[in-house]
This record gives sequence, C-alpha cells and structure tokens, in this order.
Amino acid sequence: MLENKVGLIFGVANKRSIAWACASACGAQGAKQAFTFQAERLKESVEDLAATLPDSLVLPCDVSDQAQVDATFDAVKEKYGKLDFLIHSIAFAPKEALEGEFVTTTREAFTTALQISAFSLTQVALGAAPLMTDGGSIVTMSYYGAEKVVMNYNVMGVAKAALEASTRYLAADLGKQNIRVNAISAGPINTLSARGVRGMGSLLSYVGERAPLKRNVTAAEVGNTALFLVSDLSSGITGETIYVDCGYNIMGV
Ligand code: 1JT
Repeated sequence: MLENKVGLIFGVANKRSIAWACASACGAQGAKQAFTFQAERLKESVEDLAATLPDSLVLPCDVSDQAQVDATFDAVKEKYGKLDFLIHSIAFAPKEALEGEFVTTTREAFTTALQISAFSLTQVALGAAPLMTDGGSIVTMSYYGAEKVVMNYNVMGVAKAALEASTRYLAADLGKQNIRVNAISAGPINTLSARGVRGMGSLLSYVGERAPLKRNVTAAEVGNTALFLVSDLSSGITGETIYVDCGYNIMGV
C-alpha cells in the first residue's frame, strides 16, 4: 500500500515506542522511512530498529534546536528527494509537572511542555511541506487529557489541547498543497515515557476495566491507525483527532 512512499518518523526510543509501532506498520506496506533520535543515548537503539527496515536513514534531531530540524529535512531531501508522510510522536514535560496539582505548574515547565510537545508539530510541518511535492500526510499523537481533566496529566493536557488545535490550523493551511494533518488520541500504553509516570499501572487497569472493549489499546493498534492515516484510504480526512482507545472516551457513567 505504501510502495514508493517515503516517511519521516519522530519519536522512536525503543521497540515499545508508539512511533516504532507506526513505522513497523508502514514498513510492512513497503514504505521507506527515516528516523530521528532525540539524544545520543537513544542513537544505538534507533539505529538497530531502523536497520531491520530496508532503505532507512537515522538522524539526530532535538526539536529544541532549529538547526537540527533544518538538517533533518536537508538529509531527507538529499537521500530520498521527497517526503510523503511524517509521524510526530514526541512530547516532554518535567517529571514534577506530571504529579500533584496543575495550579503549581511553573512558567518553565509550561514553556518546555508546550514547546516540545505542541510547537514542534508546526516546526516539522513547515520543514516537511516543501518536500511533500505530491501531497502528504502528517500524523501526531494526542491523549484524552487534552479534552477532559485527567489527574496528574496536568500541563501535558494543556500541551495536547494546543497540539490538537495546531492539527486543525495546520490542516487548514496545508490542505491546498494536498497535505493532510491528523491526530490520534491513543489510550494509555506502557511505553518508556509512560513508565516514568507514577501511578501508570493503576491508570492502565482503571481504563482497561471501563473501556467498552474491556482492555487497553496496544501500540500495534495505534500503528495500524497511523498506517490508515498516511495511506490513501484516508484521503478525505484532515484536521481530525481520531480516538484509538478501545472506546474509553465515549463513556459517561
Ligand atoms: C509524556 C509522558 C507524554 C507521558 C505521557 C505523555 N502522554 C501520555 N503519557 C502517558 C500518561 C501520563 C500521565 C497520565 C496519563 C498518561 C511522560 C514524559 C513527558 C511526556 O496521567 C494520568 C501523567
């Protein structure tokens, strides 16, 4: 389904990463993909994973440094000459900001969370657009805390709200270039990022018991939805946030 398509994947840390599940699903359909790693300690892990896919490329990219973002798109242009899809699966907030009350969020934690988790989508969309000469699809990852209060999610909820709004504004801007922009709102998944969060185990069981499907969503299910969103099967969908959460978000009492 993705033969002759080129993708750029931000946010792989290890094999449990949502970004890796997206890349696996797209790679199985014939896509060539480039990967970025945020820090030197993740380089080897990302290189090992990328090596399992044909024609891949691995690049350093910390989105807080615009020069690294520019260099990433230059390298993609150099190797592949174009880009068809981009997966944005990055977020960060200081650990203390994901505990206790939102009201104590510092200016610095707020700025960092919004910059890395929300602004970075606009940053990479601007870099990707000139390479998406044949149209394209951009997919980002959100979470229910963007829409409703989820205890402890705090400033990340505010950042995800900004991310979902950015998805709509970017979709409106880039639609004339046939570039679609959508978000996946995934249910909680036990990834490296999530494991650093206190109470993750109880959140997973709480959600798994209440979701209509009576279980937690898997990274592979999120990856398959990303595959749908980057493929032509979703050609009429843009600016949308699609829940992939075993139905959790539809429940009232
Ligand atoms: C980050 C982290 C972004 C964890 C994240 C995240 N988006 C979802 N999760 C999992 C999660 C975290 C909390 C939560 C529910 C789900 C950690 C590193 C920074 C970025 O609260 C109930 C806190």
